Parts: sequence; structure tokens; C-alpha cells
Amino acid sequence: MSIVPPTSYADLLLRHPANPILTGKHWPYPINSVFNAGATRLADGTTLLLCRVEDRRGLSHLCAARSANGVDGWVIDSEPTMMPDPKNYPEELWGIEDPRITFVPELEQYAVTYTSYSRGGPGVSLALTKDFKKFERYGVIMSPEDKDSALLPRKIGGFWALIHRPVTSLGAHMWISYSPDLRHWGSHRLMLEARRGAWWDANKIGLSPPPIETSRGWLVLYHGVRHTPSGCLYRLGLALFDLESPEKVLIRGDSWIFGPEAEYERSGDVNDVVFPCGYTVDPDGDSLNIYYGAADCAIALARASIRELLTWLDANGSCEERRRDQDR
Ligand code: BMA
Repeated sequence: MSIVPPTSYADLLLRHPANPILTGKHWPYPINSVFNAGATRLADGTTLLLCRVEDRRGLSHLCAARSANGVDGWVIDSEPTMMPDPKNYPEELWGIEDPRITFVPELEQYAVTYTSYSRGGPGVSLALTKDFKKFERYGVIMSPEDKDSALLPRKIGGFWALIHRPVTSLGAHMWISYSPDLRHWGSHRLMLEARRGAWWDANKIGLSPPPIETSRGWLVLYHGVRHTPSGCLYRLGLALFDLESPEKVLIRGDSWIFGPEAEYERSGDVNDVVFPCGYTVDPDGDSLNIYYGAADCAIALARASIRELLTWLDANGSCEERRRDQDR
């Protein structure tokens, strides 16, 4: 941890002037709110958002929205794209939430990990799809309480790798687990710990969008939840993990880099939340379009540069191993 306070904070994620880009008003059928969308760019260049849509019962389903430029002109499925199916998948009784999308070249399919919510609490479920019309469900792959998960796009040492956030009596930390077949999971490893005390990311953290593969490692945007007397504050931080041993953190940023500031982030169904579940990368290989839920009410877009995020980490991060030693 650096002991000299910075002279200014960098603006790494720039809000799009058209924000919020999607709200309930855009929806072709009645809903309460739309937020926390997974994102991908399809082979023809279309941006697809798989949005979490909450109805007036309070239950969520997923609905796809497509746009040629990723900003406006959204074509939204006229009915829910993926509804909870509690008859066949009882873990979806109270809805499905917060999808993350990973394109998996080896399978020639998209892997969608999402929160399935039922009596047992929130767990992690997986479905594969080729077209975001038909989904092959794998059911619960991480039992409750667990969420904030994404699959890595390729095998690591011959095994599929899943980042997720189980909650234990020792806190809510990010873990990574491995599987030979996407069904049986083991070799669980602690990947990133919530800090303690007064830190912005004390006690509860979780993966935000799927990791971004760079030549220097997996670049991870994660959220930290700060509990305050007036509610929770959801903010984003950055960390870099080893490409071939992703449980090994190389650098972790000290300060948060993006937090609720705009009116549509500060006030909504849940105030003070920015919650990205997906991004796309422009053809330049550097420009990121980060799609985030704002105050559990709308979807907003922020732009960033992978190169600038890495440069910021070098200047503002610390080696996690050294930090842990200091913590002992
Ligand atoms: C988290 C998740 C998100 C939600 C956030 C703020 O625990 O459930 O879906 O956006 O809380 O309510």
C-alpha cells in the first residue's frame, strides 16, 4: 500500500453522454426495472446485452437487447428471452439474475453464468447458447450462498475455470474453481480477499464483468460493497491475475476507480449502485465499452482503455503477497 496520498484521482471510466442508455421505458412489455446486463459482441458486430429484468412481483428474468453501435437503436426481444424454469430447475423459483457472458471458442458457444435464486439462497447456474434464443441449462454449479461468477474463455491446465463469490462466516471473497466437464467442480482456491476495517472493499467483494485477457494477465474489475449507516455503496476496483494460474494476484489497486456519482447511479430502487456485468472490446483491441446497472433501475455505459487501466494499476497498485504479509 502506498503511504503518499495521490494529488488527483484519474477518470478511467468515462460515462457516455447518452446515459442511461436503457431503462424500463424502452421495454416492449411491462416491467419494473432493467439493470445488470451481460454483454458480448456477436460475429456480425452487433452488441448483445442480456439484461436482468425485474417484474412487479420482484422476480427477475433475462431479456436480450441488440444494437448495431452498442449505444442506441436497441432492438429488444418482444418477450422474455430466458424465464426462470422452477418446474425443471427448482433453484430458479425466485428468479434469475445478473448474467455474465463468455464466448468459449472451443465450444463455439456462449457460456452464461447467472444467479439462480430460491429457498436455499442465491446460487450460481450455467447455461450454454449459440444464439441467445435456445439455452442448454446445466443447473446449479455452485450451491448457495454464491454469486458474481463468470467462466474463463479457455481451459487452464486442461480444466475449465470459474470465478465466483461464496459467502462464508469469514466474509465474502472471490474464489476460483476448476472442472473437467463444466458439471463437476473442485480444486477451489481463494482468489481475492475482501480487505478489512475502513477500506472501500472491506468484508464483501465480487467479480463484476468477466475477466479481460491481456498479455500481462487477467484484468479484473471487481466490486467492493461498503456498508454505511445509510445503506451500501457499490464501487469498482481493479486487480491483475496470472494468465496461467489465475488464482495468483499480481497487482491489486488500492483505491476504487469508479463509484456512484451521476444522478441515475445515486438514486433508484437501490441507491448508490454501479454494477457492471459485461463489456465489449472495440476492434482496436484496447477500447472497452463497460455496461453497468445503475441504482438497480437502468443500464448505463462507460468507456475505458485497457492500456490506461494497466498503467494505472502499475502506478496505484501493490503486490498482494507483500500486502498480505503486512496484514499478518
Ligand atoms: C447485489 C446483487 C446485484 C444488485 C446489488 C445492489 O447483491 O444482487 O444484483 O445490483 O446487490 O442491489
